[in-house]
Amino acid sequence: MTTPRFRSEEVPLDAFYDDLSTAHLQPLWELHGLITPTPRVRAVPYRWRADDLAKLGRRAGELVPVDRGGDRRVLAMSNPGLDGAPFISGTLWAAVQYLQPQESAPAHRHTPAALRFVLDGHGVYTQVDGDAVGMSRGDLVLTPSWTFHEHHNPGDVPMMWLDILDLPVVAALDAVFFEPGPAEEASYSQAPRSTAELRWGAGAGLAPADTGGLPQHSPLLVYRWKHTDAALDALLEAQQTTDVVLRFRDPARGGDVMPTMRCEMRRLLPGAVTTTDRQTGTRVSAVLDGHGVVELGGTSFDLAAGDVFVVPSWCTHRLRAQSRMDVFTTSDSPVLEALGLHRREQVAA
Ligand code: GTQ
Ligand code: FE2
Repeated sequence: MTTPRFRSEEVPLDAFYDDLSTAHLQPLWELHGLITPTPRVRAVPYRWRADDLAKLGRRAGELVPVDRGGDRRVLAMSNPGLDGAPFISGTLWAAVQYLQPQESAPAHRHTPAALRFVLDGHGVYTQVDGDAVGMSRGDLVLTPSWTFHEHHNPGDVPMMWLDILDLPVVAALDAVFFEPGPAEEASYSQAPRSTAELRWGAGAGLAPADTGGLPQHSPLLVYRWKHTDAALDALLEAQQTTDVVLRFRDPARGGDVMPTMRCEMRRLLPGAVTTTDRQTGTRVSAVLDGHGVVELGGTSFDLAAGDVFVVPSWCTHRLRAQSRMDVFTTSDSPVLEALGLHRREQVAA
């Protein structure tokens, strides 16, 4: 790539600009839009419909085999503001992954961290560093940075789920590494309870006295819908409000589930309307249940179960529930918080 050459009517300045370009230097006084009063965000608000994701996922399943080389049958959500980049925003990757009965996606690991959220179906298990984690509707499954993972569908129905990765963040930091894993045959017809779950998922507020060496992420690799659902109901009862938010936490340290991503689940009662807010960083949300409307900046999107939407950095966000609605959200907030860049405010509607 050549360095841009700026122009001037003044002959000596124009000659200087020519020499600057040759020396791969650029004059700040000719550069605009770098340090802006508020974030200039290329990603735009957008909603992917459940119907489209389901139909196109199924077609991928019919047309494209999963094997070495292909490895993952994944459709990446490409933000229309990002000029064809396969990212849902400048910082997050979001995709649906489809696995036919009796198919496996082979083991590998990479430095970008991933999480899976199951919007529908059951039967697949993901093996994380050898620990088999069954996946069912409403479950959140972690495959943290540099953990080996492989997906198996030993059942007799196809399954699709939502993947979210911090890939664009890790890529911006020039820290992407990848390694294939050992080839392995599916060894379970149905995943047993994961060791992570046996150690850390027994009950609220109960953790092993001997924590062992803790990884940099939550040692609990799966958050079961049964627990999330009950906790949402309990919080609604405790708060006597029409809108509650739970955060998925690392049971050993209380922090976010992984160093780069925060996960939350919101339950809105019919008719509930949230405050209008905006925050730095990307939010990716998925509707597990119910229907309503989300207002993102000046655009409204109707929402049904299985829809996925993106809230770009600093874009205003407000939800209206037309039935009881459960919304899962992942954000890159831990990154912004770690760097002192997290800002959040409520905006008058
Ligand atoms: O399941 O391993 O959506 O490696 C993107 C990259 C899923 C996975 C994605 C991946 C995976
Ligand atoms: Fe992967």
